[in-house]
Amino acid sequence: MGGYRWITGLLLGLVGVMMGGGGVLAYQPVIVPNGSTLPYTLVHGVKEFHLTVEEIDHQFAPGMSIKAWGYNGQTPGPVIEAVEGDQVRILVTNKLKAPTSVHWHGLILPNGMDGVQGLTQPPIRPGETFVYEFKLRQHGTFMYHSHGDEMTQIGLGTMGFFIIHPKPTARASTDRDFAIFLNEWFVPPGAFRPNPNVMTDFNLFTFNSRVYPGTAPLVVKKGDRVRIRLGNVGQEGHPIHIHGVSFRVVATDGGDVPPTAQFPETTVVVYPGQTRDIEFVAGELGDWPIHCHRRHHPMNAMGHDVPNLLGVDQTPVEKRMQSIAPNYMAMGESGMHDMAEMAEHMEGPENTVPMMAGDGPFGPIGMGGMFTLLKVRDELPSGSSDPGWYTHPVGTVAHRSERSVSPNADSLTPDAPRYICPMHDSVRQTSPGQCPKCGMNLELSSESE
Ligand SMILES: [Cu+2]
Repeated sequence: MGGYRWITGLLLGLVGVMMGGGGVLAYQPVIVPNGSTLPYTLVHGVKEFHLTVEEIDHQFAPGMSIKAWGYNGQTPGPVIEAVEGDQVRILVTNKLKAPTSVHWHGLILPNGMDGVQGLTQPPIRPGETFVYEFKLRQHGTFMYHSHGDEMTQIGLGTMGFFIIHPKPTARASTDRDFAIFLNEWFVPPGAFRPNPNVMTDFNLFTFNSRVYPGTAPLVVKKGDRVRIRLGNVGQEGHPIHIHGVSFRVVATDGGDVPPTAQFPETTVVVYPGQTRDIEFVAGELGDWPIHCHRRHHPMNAMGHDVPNLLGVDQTPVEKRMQSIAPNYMAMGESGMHDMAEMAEHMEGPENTVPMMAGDGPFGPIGMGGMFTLLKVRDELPSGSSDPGWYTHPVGTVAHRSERSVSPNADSLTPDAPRYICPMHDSVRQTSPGQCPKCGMNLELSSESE
């Protein structure tokens, strides 16, 4: 589904370009992982777009869906893409049961087109269609979103990108241009309706309204100049970090950052009401994480209100619990890693995703939420959005060493049973494998016997 929508978005983007530029590519279309681009029709020189705001069924990741509010069946809504100097007309049809309006965030336009219900226009009542029309005087990454009862309407997903490409030569071109909307939600475990009244205690964190492992990767060719546009109209700031590259913030929703004011970064904080365009050259092959660096944000729900059991020996409790529930396993004594290993064996409540998930080529990745991958390759597969896992050149992967940092290294005999079940201390063996009691992978212990 994700890949399909991505390709659809790309194709629609290209169609738009064909329509707007008379067969000439006027700009590099933006790629929207897990999203799409809004098609338009050219009516007497005006680019005409149509948005319908409505309640939708939206999937965060396989196994979890919600009732969201979005545009044209999606949250974030499809990307509006146009060129500086264009005259645009946007028809907005309200299929919600509440009044709404659409604000064009960051755009310089006539006050009456600003989309603030009650202030600059009457509310768009249920069933009504309003028309907005203005000339695009800027270029950059902007947004559109509900204005009025924002807590509910934006909180349930009524937001999208409004991307204006510069006239040719106004800005350096890129080889790949991506757009990712940031957001956070609170969905009680097992529920289908997010609770928009929550102010601070969110439990799901999304890239384009998807959580890992439901997020599509960003696939680029080595040497590509890559732009990633990040937008946020949520409740929290998100420090977005990318492994394996050094980037610069080249623009905000206020305009281009002059080259003399740009500095290198590996993390950019995007606060509510901001967009940030970052650019870099993809210099190193591999699978590189892109994630929010707030440590609860690349995780899914279930970490909520869990008692802190770090360092607590739960063996007696576990034994007593197993007399009632034979499969009971105590967790948390040494962190939540067990959750990642057990994700596939354990069944959570209906309509939830595991706290940490994703199987990598070397085992569980143990991430969720705001996490995806930048996949840099020499050659890109044709007809597919995901080239699969990176194949590392021989000798370039961190591996187990026979050396030990223990001062008593000599006492670490080769035959010592160093593979131990993290859940069952009594299960020890000399070679890797699974625990016969719970099926978890045995972990190499550095302790000496
Ligand atoms: Cu975050």
